[in-house]
Amino acid sequence: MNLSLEGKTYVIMGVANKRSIAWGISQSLSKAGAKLIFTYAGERMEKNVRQLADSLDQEETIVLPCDITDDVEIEKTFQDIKDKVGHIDGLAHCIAFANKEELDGDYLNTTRDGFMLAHSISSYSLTAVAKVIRELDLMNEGGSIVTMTYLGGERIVKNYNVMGVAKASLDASVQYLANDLGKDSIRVNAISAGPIRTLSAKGIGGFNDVLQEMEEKAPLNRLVTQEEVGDTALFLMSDLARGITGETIHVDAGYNKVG
Ligand code: N5H
Repeated sequence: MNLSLEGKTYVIMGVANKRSIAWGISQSLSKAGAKLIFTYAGERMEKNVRQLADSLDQEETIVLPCDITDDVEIEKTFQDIKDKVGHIDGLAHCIAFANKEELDGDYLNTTRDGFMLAHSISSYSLTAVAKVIRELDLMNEGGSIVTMTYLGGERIVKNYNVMGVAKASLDASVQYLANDLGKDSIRVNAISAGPIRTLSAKGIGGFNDVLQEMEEKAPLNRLVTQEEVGDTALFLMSDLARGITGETIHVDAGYNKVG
């Protein structure tokens, strides 16, 4: 048993740019010898994702569109993946969205549409993808699914609001999916990362305060990096984590223990 992912294939969903957590995961998996397939949301992202994918030491670059609000498109993308590579060994789901105006002020002001949107993109998308993977028997040799969550789903974090509620739903999904897919030797886990300056965090009110508090209070007195999250994903994808499912691993310099 080791950390090598030589001969294994993984799908990475959610690379936006080089600061993305999904990109940290991609680098860790690629260094371990994994073959990677990327999906992106919207044409705006395609060029970035292709450029980044091309910069990795991969034999071939597979980059496909996948709008995870559209079940037909999800099915099509994963059928494409099946046609191209036959089977996959894991998937990193690093996708979330909420309306910016609902990530500020009172949670109470969340609209029905905003609530549904945040839940559809940030939570249901994992279930939708897992469902298609099973329907297509795409992880027929077992596998590992990893999603990204955040402390704001476990307890109140100022301004996280509807995203916190969506992450709580995602965390619960991880457990139910782990139970459903366990019989096929597919593990499902979440990584709860500390705050990282990504594109999705850009322009979010109070983000700098969150970073500062983390540096002051976390047991390691520092922030965490995409690389550290990437290496935890590598562990979860590898056989070393073969006994772990339905779990959330905090990669947050210990911050969640302090509160
Ligand atoms: C407590 C905090 C700070 C306040 C809340 C931040 C929540 C961020 C997550 C969501 C996913 C951000 C989001 O949807 C922003 C969009 O409304 C606007 N941005 C975009 O459309 C950009 C261009 C694209 C790339 O973004 C997305 N998401 O598609 C939490 C932070 C300390 C930690 C954090 C930032 C957590 C997290 O979930 O990302």
